[in-house]
Amino acid sequence: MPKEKVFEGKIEFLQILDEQGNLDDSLEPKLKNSELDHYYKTMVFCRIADDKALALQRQGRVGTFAPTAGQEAAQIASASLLRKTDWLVPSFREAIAAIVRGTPLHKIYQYISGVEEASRLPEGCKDLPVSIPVGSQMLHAVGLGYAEKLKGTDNLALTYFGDGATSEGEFHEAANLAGVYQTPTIFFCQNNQWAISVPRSRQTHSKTIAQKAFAYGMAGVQVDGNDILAVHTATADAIERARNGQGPTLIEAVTYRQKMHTTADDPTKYRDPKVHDEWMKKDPISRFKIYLKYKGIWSEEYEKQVWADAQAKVEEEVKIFEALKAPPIEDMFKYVYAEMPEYLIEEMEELKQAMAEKELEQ
Ligand SMILES: Cc1ncc(C[n+]2csc(CCOP(=O)(O)OP(=O)(O)O)c2C)c(N)n1
Ligand SMILES: [Mg+2]
Repeated sequence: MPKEKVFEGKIEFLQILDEQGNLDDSLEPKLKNSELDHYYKTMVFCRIADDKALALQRQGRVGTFAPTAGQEAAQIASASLLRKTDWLVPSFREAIAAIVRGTPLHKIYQYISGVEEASRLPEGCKDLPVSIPVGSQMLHAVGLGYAEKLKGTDNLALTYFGDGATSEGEFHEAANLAGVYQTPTIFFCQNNQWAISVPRSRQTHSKTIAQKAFAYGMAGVQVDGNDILAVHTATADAIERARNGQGPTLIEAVTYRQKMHTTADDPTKYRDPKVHDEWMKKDPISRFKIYLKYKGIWSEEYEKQVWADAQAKVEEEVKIFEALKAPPIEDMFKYVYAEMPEYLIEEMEELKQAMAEKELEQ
């Protein structure tokens, strides 16, 4: 009996603007100059905000956080294309997406200072809070998408996760469920090459993360995550599918974590500096700048202005953040149990006393 081909899949790498600035005209998205300008200004603002957060952390003015430098194109284009009525379901490295969706920077600085209250979003905001347990958020995005489908809306849920999260059971459970129920869910994987010190090559033996889409009966695409035009196009396609009842999509955005995993990590211990330098040449902001030049938007003057304005805006947000009153220290202990156990009461009293002594010393 002749063999019958029952399945064939192909994953394409979508890139529109390469590292040298070569543009594939046939794929160029039709974006207005004002939109391109907005993308660039957001990229610059988020880069400065990230650098500032690192400086504040090193000075003890904020706590541990996960830097975002290098992932601007991936997050800005994907989050910008959502409607306010769509759900955004992040992990812990999506400060950029949160900013795009309207969270003020001072709230992010507050959150990374340990003020849990800062993740309480305004009524009607459809961003879920930061999710620290790796992979757990994806299932929520499937449920939310499914709920929208049952309600008959054309809203969708987009969830972010890393390359490392694809090794968690939840990724496979969520992807399977989304495929079976054809939910309007976008699985947006930021493959930034690392999961703390574990390289992408140790997460999976498959050539791409995108091809895992086939196993769950959904569309999959690999995109240059440092090319904002390509991320824009891949996300727009996935959104169209989701809104038209054509189910979920897995997008693998190939990008790079330029800094440390979190401020508690030192990547020089495990990263090859030569490989790091190669990736730095693919920086999404420098790449997009070439395109803006080509479109006649960019000039030396424009560049100076954009960076100066963003710098000033970040400084303003720092001022707002630092003027906010820190919540009482008891809050750190209060909400873990309905009734505080004895040992927690002791810890709280101990800390309060230590702080009072410190204050006396000053
Ligand atoms: C369930 C669980 N296991 C382990 C950790 C510790 N941890 C935090 S981030 C991380 C790596 C995540 O890597 P990836 O998914 O690629 O995301 P990235 O940090 O690169 O954005 C690990 C292992 C955790 N937070 N949750
Ligand atoms: Mg990663």
